[in-house]
Amino acid sequence: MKKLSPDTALILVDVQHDFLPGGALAVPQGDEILPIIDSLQPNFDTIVATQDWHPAHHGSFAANHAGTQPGEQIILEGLSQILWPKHCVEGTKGADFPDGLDRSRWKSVFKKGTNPLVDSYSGFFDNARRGDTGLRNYLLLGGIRRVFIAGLALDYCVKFTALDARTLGFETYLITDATRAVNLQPEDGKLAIEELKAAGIVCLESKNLARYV
Ligand code: VGL
Ligand code: ZN
Repeated sequence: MKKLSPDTALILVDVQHDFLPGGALAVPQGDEILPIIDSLQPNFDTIVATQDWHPAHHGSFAANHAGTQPGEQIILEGLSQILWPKHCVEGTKGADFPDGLDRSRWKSVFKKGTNPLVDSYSGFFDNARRGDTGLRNYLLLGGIRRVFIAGLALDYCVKFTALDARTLGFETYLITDATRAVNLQPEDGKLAIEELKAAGIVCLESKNLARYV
């Protein structure tokens, strides 16, 4: 197919070892998106990625709150926080990208979750909407008007990245077969898609990408 117009970017959210099978916060079937992402990449001039990148003492880790288990909810600095297994610790293999994924054409990587006091699901802002990763300015300076989003996990970081992109005024698309959900509750992935559609985000399958050139 013809490449998508140069005002379009592909945002790959948190495609990291710890979210893949065998990882600390494995997303079921997360590995199935890897070949799909690699087949998508040649269609985009601008590809950026986000990288979950936590200090070991991050407040979202159950291990850092005595007597808690992953999946429990706490209040962290005034915000409701789901506790997670320790994952994507800065500099570890779990935080790295899988070897099978072609990174040769990525223009930039935006790290998130670096502040131990607040989690960061969106690739744009932390959950308190104070810290800014720089992704928005990067896209605007590059003349990007449309973003296609893929990666992990659909019900957390992909969802919040897509919602922020839309709120910031980008025409926003989710590639539904290039994402997978954690599904702490079995319907979470389905609900995320409904929420994204209701927010004006177009959900498409990768095989239909050519409709958007
Ligand atoms: C994510 C939970 C915690 C994600 C990151 O990438 O979806 N989920 N940290
Ligand atoms: Zn995280």
